[in-house]
Amino acid sequence: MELGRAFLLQIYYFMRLTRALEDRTRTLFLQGRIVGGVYTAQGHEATTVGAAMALRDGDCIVPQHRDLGLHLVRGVSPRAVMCQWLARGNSATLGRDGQLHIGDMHAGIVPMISILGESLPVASGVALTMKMRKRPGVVLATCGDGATSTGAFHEAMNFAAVQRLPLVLIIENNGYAYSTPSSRQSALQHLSERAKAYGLPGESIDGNDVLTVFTTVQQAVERARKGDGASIIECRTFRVRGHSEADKADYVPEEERASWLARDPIHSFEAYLMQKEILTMETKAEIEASIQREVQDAVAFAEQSPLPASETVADYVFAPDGPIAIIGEPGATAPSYINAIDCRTGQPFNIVRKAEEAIGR
Ligand SMILES: Cc1ncc(C[n+]2csc(CCOP(=O)(O)OP(=O)(O)O)c2C)c(N)n1
Repeated sequence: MELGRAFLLQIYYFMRLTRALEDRTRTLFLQGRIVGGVYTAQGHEATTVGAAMALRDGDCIVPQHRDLGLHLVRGVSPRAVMCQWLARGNSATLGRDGQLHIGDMHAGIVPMISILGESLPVASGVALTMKMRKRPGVVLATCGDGATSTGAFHEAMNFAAVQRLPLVLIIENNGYAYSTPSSRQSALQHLSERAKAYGLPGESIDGNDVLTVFTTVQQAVERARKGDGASIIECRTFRVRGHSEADKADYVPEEERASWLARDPIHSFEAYLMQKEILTMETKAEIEASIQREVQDAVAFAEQSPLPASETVADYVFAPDGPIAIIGEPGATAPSYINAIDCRTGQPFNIVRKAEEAIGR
């Protein structure tokens, strides 16, 4: 399929914007203006942007910690990203957190869950809801190579396969889970081979080639949209920085690093666009200048936004009305959700009815 010039330039713009925002974040961190850790994904831009460009309105993402590109393509603004990183009171987490825990359920963005693998059963749950409500949407979830070793990964993918859910899972295999190389996570040559165990299609592709990522994910998304079920795509890529800015990543052998750096996804795509005469030195300079203005604007906006008021420090930490249900009627010998009591009414909680209400049955 021939992709249009405007679409290709949009891909390029989002890859550059992702990197520029992360570059600025690292500077803000070194200046002490961002507290806590900073986790970047330089090198992953082809995977995250290429995958997100294959989605449509009404689709949903369940991202992990290296997915700034996914957020930007799905409509999160640079201002919102900076407010989150600078922990401002108007950020997605109301200033309680400075990482990519950006969620917006109305925009189909499930906030990232820090516990590795645990977002995947949630992704299957969202896909089940879409299927039960007969929505045309598809769920795109991501995880790292390390996260594939968790039990939650297995449960989520098995469930998605059995239920033929509209789910596409991207494994962002950057070769390391913190300092543990993939070869010490799994004996498989390709992590996509895990798909066989669930009866799902699985594919391993070059995650640094944005057009390969886009076309492969698009096919999987269309398959899911038609009702043909889930699939797993392993995108092989490289994390240019450490796990966080506190990590020098000196466990990566120099030769390995050099060979990946020579295949930087943005530089490669730029060379392709230049060779096709889609990008000229002039348009490149215009895109760069406009991105720099956007990043400047985002930082200024975030710095002018107030921090959360100190007297609200304990807000949103505890449920306002206490627990919703107590597990077990007084005197019950086998406490379980089946005999839970609703704390507000004192009546049986009836978890089955609550679940049916939640999915609109
Ligand atoms: C269950 C669990 N174990 C450990 C951690 C701490 N931790 C956070 S990210 C990370 C590395 C994750 O590696 P991978 O899944 O390959 O993703 P990558 O960071 O390489 O993108 C670790 C060990 C965690 N968040 N959850």
